[in-house]
Amino acid sequence: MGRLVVVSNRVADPRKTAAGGLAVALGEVLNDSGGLWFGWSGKLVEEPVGTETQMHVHHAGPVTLATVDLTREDYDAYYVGYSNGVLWPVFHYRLDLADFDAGYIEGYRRVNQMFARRLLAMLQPDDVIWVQDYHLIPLAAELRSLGCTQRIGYFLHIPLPPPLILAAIPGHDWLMKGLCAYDLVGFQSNADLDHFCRYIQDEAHAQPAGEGRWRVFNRFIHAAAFPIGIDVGEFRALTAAPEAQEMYQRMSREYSRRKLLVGVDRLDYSKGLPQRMRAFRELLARYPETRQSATLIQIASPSREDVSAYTDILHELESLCGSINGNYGELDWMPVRYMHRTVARARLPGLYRASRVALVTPLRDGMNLVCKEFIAAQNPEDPGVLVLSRFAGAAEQLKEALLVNPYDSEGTAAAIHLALQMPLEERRERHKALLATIRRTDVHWWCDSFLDLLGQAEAEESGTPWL
Ligand code: ADQ
Repeated sequence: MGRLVVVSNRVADPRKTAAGGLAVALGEVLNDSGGLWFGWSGKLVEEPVGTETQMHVHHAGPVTLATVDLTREDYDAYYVGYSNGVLWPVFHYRLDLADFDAGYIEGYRRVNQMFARRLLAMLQPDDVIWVQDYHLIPLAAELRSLGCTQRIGYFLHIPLPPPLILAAIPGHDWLMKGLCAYDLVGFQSNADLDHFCRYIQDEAHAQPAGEGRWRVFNRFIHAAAFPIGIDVGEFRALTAAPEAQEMYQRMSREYSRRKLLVGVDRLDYSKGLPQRMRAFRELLARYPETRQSATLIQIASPSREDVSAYTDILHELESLCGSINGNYGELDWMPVRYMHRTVARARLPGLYRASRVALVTPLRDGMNLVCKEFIAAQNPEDPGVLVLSRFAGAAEQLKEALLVNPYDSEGTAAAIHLALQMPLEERRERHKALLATIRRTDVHWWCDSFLDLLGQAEAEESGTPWL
């Protein structure tokens, strides 16, 4: 296969450990092929100097990082407006939170056209392009309309809802036709894949053309599920490193008489944080023995504070935590410790390892990597228990977790109670199976299996070029 070109909204320097598993895994394959990573610089300018905004090119070893600035107007429409005000809520089944302002879709298209134009100038004939996530769905169609014939793959990190939810987006046909300009489209789960296949059959008369292959809009595409993973080896090494060890010891000392429950999320309405608090309140109400003996640490990192739905969820969460502590707290015990901040990546594994139970209860999540990190950080001799929402993509794989419906606070409280009381032997058995699964499908497997299939698609006739 030729040089790899990764395109994503943001570009991370893969040599920095804070970048996380995905950036590191992509960095490795980019390294091997002397690849290019292209995206937004994170910088905003009021007006471009000349006709285009500035391009920044850096070298990280053999990898080239190329980024472009955005104007504020483009950022407001493309990023805040369409990506996070329309696609994020609708793809997480929240039509009620979507803001279908007509100007947003124009800005989204304009930025994708600008990305296509500027990327095209950097492409080589045998490049293989891999586009990431919902910000860039129309990128391949824009590239194709400029004459790009290179292989292009796409991976959606968030869920894809059923056809009738997608159909609520004005311009959904344009958006979904854009997905069909790729050679391979990857999803997190079989449920998402099934929604895509149903959509293209119902709305675009797609014809099956063999294993995962479709004929649609007069060309062939592949569609498949590639559940993303973490770098289990790297995460276990991080767990053994001094910063995580220090965190682990501090937490174990502080909570030696109590069982610790942990939640770690971006503060996002998809993560089900108020529902989680209600389930925890239900636990304290229904199982009085958990009072004084269990503490929930909830860390919610600030996220997208320029989108109004995010400030609403912040206030709801603060008020729930306050009322639980007010109603159930004692002079020497507070049921919830809530922090609105990010924990350093190097310390996170220590917190996971000191916790008896992880609460990963999103209302919808493409995959969710926190639950995989929690599993990786556990001591296999005395592991904690994962309480996982059935609506996280990860639930398709992690069958040995305690699966819950986060909308059902009584049922979730009962599962948390079970988790707190689970005997050691059962905890070990469940953890062993979960660890084997996340090892088998780690982030390197994800990268390799996607690129292998994209490589196979290369050998085939894709049909007529995009019109
Ligand atoms: P996210 O919605 O960001 O990702 P997730 O998969 O859980 O969700 O990844 C979050 C990452 O950020 C994890 O590595 C976690 O450790 C870290 N993180 C979260 N909160 C933190 C905090 N308070 N402090 C420190 N670190 C924190 C999107 C999709 C997911 C999909 C991923 C990858 O929404 O469904 O799993 O992409 O494809």
